[in-house]
Amino acid sequence: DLNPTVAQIDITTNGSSWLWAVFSVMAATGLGCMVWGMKMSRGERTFHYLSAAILATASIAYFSMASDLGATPIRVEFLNGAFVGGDGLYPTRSIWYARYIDWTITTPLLLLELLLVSGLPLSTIFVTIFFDLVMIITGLIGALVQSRYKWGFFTFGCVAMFYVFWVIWVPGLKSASHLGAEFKKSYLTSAAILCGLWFLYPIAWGLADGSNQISPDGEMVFYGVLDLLAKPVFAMVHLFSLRKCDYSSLHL
Ligand code: RET
Repeated sequence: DLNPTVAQIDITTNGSSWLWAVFSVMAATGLGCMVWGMKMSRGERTFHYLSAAILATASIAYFSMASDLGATPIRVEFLNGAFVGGDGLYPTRSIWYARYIDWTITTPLLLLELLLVSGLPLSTIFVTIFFDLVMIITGLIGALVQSRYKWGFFTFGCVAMFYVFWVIWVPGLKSASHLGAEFKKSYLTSAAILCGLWFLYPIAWGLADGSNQISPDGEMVFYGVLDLLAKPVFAMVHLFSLRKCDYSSLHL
């Protein structure tokens, strides 16, 4: 086809405007949070700085992926739904491990944003972050495993995620309610957004790194939209809802 106007979605191999666009949003909102935080008093800037750190990390991850760096080819057994494994030659799929490095840093910080205003004891927060790390690292290992054993790692990751959700909705919600009506309201909004979005990540994983049903380009769009909602949008909603809460007594 010589028609140059035919749409070509060749995102991940040619470096992409989509990934650069996500990079720009992450970098701009990150800088914004930094400047906003510097204008706050010391006791009130915790969540601005946490957001800035999350967005700075995401910026670097997207810089890497937009530059076509941070992926490695892994042999796959399935291609477009058909089994192609066996003794012959395997096709490969790019596994974008850069995003797991991002998530290892950013998901614990996102949980801190939520749990530091829940009034939960640090011991509970540490255990929750430990299971969050189990979730991400098993996802990374599973993505790099070339056989169906990858689904074993995926299962460990899902169990860990449901433990995190349990802490958020049972002891976390109870504790936040004790801090007062404004805290409870802010906590409920942020917890609902966080859990609703996080639940979609293993679905994307299953379609992309897990079963190779969607191409790396489709994966970039799926995770890209999720990352924009889970990082800059979540951070803004959280920072604005916290403005009504007096958390100076929490000594953050
Ligand atoms: C994996 C695969 C293993 C099972 C589960 C997963 C969940 C990942 C999540 C990622 C969240 C990322 C965020 C990034 C910020 O933008 C690792 C995909 C459960 C929940 C919020």
